[in-house]
Amino acid sequence: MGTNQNSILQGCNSNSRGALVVLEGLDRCGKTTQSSRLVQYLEGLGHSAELWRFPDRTTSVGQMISSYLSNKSQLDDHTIHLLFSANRWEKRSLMETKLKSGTTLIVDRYSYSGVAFSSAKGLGIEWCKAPEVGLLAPDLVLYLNISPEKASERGGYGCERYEQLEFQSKVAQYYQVLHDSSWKVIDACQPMEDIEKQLQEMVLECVKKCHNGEPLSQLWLS
Ligand code: DGP
Repeated sequence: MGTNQNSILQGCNSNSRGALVVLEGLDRCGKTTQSSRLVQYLEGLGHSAELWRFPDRTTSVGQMISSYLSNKSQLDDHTIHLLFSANRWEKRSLMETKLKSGTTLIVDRYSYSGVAFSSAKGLGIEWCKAPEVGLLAPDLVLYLNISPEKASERGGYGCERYEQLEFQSKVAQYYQVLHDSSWKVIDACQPMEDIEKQLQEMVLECVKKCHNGEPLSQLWLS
């Protein structure tokens, strides 16, 4: 067995770590279902994996966000943007600890949602990115691509503040601007099992790379 394979299986590389995998896309693109399936898949293979999601509505910042999203409170656009960002910052050190201890994190939404949704409201994209700088950079971003029209036909659409066709079209445009080399775009209109298979392959490759010591990096430093 080659050295590479040994280190994959035994974790003998001292920089071995879990992978930070983010799922992104418009509301109702199927991220949440696919995220939990990925965690089950990885656990089934014997990997340590956890499902995370942002906003994390369990913290006190997260509760303010939740109340805003369900239209129970009103906040200035800049203020809510910074709260979403604070919600990611409050989990940053735990995120790093988990990754370094070898746990892979499958994260349902991250900074890309932060920038795409706030930019779609008219805030400057660079202003939106600034508070995200220094958060951990994902090893892989899986973008589930669906047209705003198709997404709007899916169940449960329209319950929360941002679930409106015109707004989601703008969000989709800003996601395009944020696309970088860590992104893989998946057609979210394929049968669910086909999407699942494609995601599994991409994630497994990424998990192996991180297991072999791929260094962690930070978002949007330059
Ligand atoms: P979800 O729990 O994934 O359904 O997300 C709730 C809504 O909040 C959804 O419409 C996307 C939006 N959202 C998620 N993260 C952010 C963020 O960081 N900033 C803004 N403005 N919106 C976000």
